Amino acid sequence: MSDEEVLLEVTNGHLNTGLRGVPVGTCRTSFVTPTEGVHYCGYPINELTNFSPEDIVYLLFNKELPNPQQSVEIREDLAKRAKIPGDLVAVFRTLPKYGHPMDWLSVAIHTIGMWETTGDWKEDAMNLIARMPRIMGLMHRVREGRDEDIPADDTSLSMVQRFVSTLDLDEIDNDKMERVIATYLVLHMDHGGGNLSTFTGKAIASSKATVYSAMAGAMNALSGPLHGRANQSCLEFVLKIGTSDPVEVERFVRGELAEKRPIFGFGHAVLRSEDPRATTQFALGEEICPNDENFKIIRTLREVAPRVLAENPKIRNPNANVDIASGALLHHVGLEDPTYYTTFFGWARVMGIGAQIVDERTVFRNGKGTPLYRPKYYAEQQTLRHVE
Ligand code: AMX
Repeated sequence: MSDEEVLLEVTNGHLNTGLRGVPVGTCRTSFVTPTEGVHYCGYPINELTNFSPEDIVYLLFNKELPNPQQSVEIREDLAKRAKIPGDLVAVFRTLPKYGHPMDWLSVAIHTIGMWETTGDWKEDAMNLIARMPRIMGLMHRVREGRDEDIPADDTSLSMVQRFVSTLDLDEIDNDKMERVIATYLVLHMDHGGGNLSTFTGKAIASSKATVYSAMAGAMNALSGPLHGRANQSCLEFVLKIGTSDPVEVERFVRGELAEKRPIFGFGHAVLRSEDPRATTQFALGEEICPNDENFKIIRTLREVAPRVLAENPKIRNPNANVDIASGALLHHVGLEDPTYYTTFFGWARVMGIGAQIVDERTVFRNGKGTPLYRPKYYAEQQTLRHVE
């Protein structure tokens, strides 16, 4: 691609459209195609689902899958970085319980950045990734009023096991919970360069604010209902349906459409077939919870909704998206409150956004980094005038 190649002729019609489709940069960690969905460093996501989150962190930062030795080393490296350099429980205790968990997550990331920032992009990104399992576990515990006798962070465990052991819930199948969360993290880590949270994180980092400030901002972007919080809405939608009877589900879907409400968990801005991340989670659900009530509802929805949505020619993809199944699986393994679901999305994205920030700050433009973001805005309804 030469510097002179024309990629897009920008017209008036592009203004005030949220930069949709306007090329602004390159991405080395992932890309999305209409049929196979997201690919990490060239690998279609459905080929990566059996790797551990640690191995995918290695891939996103090094652009190659780790060999067995490198796989051990990345785990050891993350374990060394895991200690949170301050009393996060004390900070969490000061936050309003009615605040959304995404706001808590953002505050936690920002607070840790105040306690300790090395100033080295990769160091800070890796340190934050290593601390996320504990941040997530402590957040759950304090919000649930279980902020005493929290088990010590056992850094010999995997990232997901550290979260599950911090949570330390009774009557939970820890193995199942670990499997669902590990799959969730791998599927959600990255999704190209231009999604809002990733773009926001990179834009903030372009000012040479810290990784922690950039990531707190990225989490704020992810928290919106049009972005990450859609996964919370999805399970709330499934709970509202309340039946897996195909006739009833179809009646419900048609009723929602008649009321001009979205059918959550279906449709996509880029994909034109079922999202492979949905396919993977459906397969996992068939294995671990085929008779779960919510799973039965989404199984029926997967049959009914695409057929009904396809009746509207405006809908470019009537098929299931990533959010349809994740909530039902998290609910099944004991994470029953949908308001937390976007924080798992945030946990996963810290890894992809971290890798993209490191690329933009230390690799692009021969290592000089992408300059301070500064897109152009035209003045509107502002004729020059003076105070009389
Ligand atoms: N239910 C109802 N209407 C839908 C629909 C759905 N599942 N999917 C698309 N449509 C509508 C759009 O709202 C749009 O209507 P409009 O012309 O009146 O604005 C029209 O069909 C054309 O939409 P599109 O070009 O096919 O998709 P899009 O890029 O505009 O929107 C998305 C994509 C995901 C926002 C949309 O499919 C949607 O709202 N889905 C339901 C909510 C949902 O599941 N969100 C999670 C998204 C997953 C993700 O990306 N993380």
